Amino acid sequence: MTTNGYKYLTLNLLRSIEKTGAKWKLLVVACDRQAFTFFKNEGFAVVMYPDARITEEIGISRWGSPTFARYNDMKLKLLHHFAGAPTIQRCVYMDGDIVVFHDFLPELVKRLEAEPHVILFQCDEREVGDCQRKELNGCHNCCTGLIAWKQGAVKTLFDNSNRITWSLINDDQVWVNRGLRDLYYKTLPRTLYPNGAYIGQNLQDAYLLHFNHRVANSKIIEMKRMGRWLIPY
Ligand SMILES: [Mn+2]
Ligand SMILES: [Zn+2]
Repeated sequence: MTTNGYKYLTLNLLRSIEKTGAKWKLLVVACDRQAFTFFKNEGFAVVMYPDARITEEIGISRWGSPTFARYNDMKLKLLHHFAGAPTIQRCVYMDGDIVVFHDFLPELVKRLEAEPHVILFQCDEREVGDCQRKELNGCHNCCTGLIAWKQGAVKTLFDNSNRITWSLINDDQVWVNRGLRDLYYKTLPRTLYPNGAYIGQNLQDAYLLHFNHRVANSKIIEMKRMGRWLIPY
């Protein structure tokens, strides 16, 4: 899922996937018309979000801003749509601020096939090494920037059609973590699927890196510093 303000991050993600030689393609969901035109012209598989508008947005919307809340809402709606579509047997959702190093899909598919009822998330705990949150049935800090599931596992987790409850939360990750209680889910090993806490750390086992826990343009600065900015913009 992307917007005009986020398009270069998403393009960089797509280029990083191409670079691995992976045989699959990531589908871009454009949440405004400019982003749709941009990815169409770049030659990528792109669909437009149903009520996508023309945006005035030029920069990356800040975490917690009103536009950011609107994109959180759109993100849950599209996840809910994909989770309920019978033609989609397996789905992997990726944020645009991820860079892929190696093709992770065979590894992820193996996990989904071994435990088809389990929803997989990136772990969002900020420490480095094994996740220390072992209480109850494991880690409860699921990141909604990287999610994988098999048809049927998700049920109504992403359904935020209750406008009153949603307006009190306005954050897709908080929403999802609240809704996980009655579902089967796991977080992925942190060294294979590291979050932003691993920026500047040992990444030798990593399939990818999610540049979260960084604001807007500092993500790009970090990617450039690490030699992971693959586009000329
Ligand atoms: Mn992210
Ligand atoms: Zn964890």
